[in-house]
Amino acid sequence: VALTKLLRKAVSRHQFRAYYQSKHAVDDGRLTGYEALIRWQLDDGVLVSPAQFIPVAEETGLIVEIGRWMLGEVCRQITEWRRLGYAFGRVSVNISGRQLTDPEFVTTVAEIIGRTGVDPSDLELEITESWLMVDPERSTEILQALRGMGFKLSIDDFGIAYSSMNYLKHFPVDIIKVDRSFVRDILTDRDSQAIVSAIIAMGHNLGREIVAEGVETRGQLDMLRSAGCDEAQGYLFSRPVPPEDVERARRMPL
Ligand code: G
Ligand code: G
Ligand code: MN
Ligand code: NA
Repeated sequence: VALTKLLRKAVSRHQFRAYYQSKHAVDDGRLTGYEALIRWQLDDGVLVSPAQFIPVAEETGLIVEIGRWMLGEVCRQITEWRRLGYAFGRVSVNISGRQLTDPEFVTTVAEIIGRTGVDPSDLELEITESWLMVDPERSTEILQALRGMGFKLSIDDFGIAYSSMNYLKHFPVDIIKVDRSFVRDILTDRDSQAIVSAIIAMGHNLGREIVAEGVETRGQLDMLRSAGCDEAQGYLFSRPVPPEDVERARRMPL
């Protein structure tokens, strides 16, 4: 309850920040884009992890307004990086299923795109597999609308929910993000390795790109490369960093 009250205040004052974690091609390590990750900035500057407040934001519905702020902020950042001439690739934003079920969602997104002038193909919207599976038919309709607007779409945290192959075929997404729990165990657990290989093979057969999350070691990256994974993100490359750090890196000649 105390947290809800604090969060409500944070929402009205926009006390959030977007951090960015780079994504890379598995074959040569080149930068392909960033995932935007929200942080709640308290008055004393302390940052609160989304793991601690997103669940509350979803329960209370505050996620709708927080998500709107976040998408607007990322679009603002993209126009800024374009103006500065940085090569930043595509930027992905996490969308909670609770936002998708808001009847105004598509209109809100269109309004932000119209206001900021961002090209939707510079953006990727990440939606977790578990949210998509709550109402797969409705999810498919919304995904189709977003894709029609030109956004790239991905299924986040893939492999831990229960989507049948059939649903995967029907979800109009471009990218599958393998949940980091499989990546964590890929060198030590044969089952995790088998699951990751199967997701990659199946995803490719369905014309999807595969991104591995939570890559922390060179060994994991080598294993993912031999399994044919397309892209990777994780502490091996970079932690989520504030936009100033992205800019410092982008200014350097590659
Ligand atoms: O960045 P971090 O590791 O703390 O993220 C924790 C969780 O919060 C992840 O599951 C991530 O997907 C989620 N998350 C981060 N930013 C956002 C956001 O802007 N919106 C939503 N809905 N979830 C987010
Ligand atoms: O659920 P989602 O994938 O959107 O959230 C990404 C979360 O994973 C963020 O909280 C981010 O900080 C975290 N993360 C990113 N890279 C790594 C990593 O290499 N290892 C671990 N353990 N967590 C990571
Ligand atoms: Mn994500
Ligand atoms: Na994820």
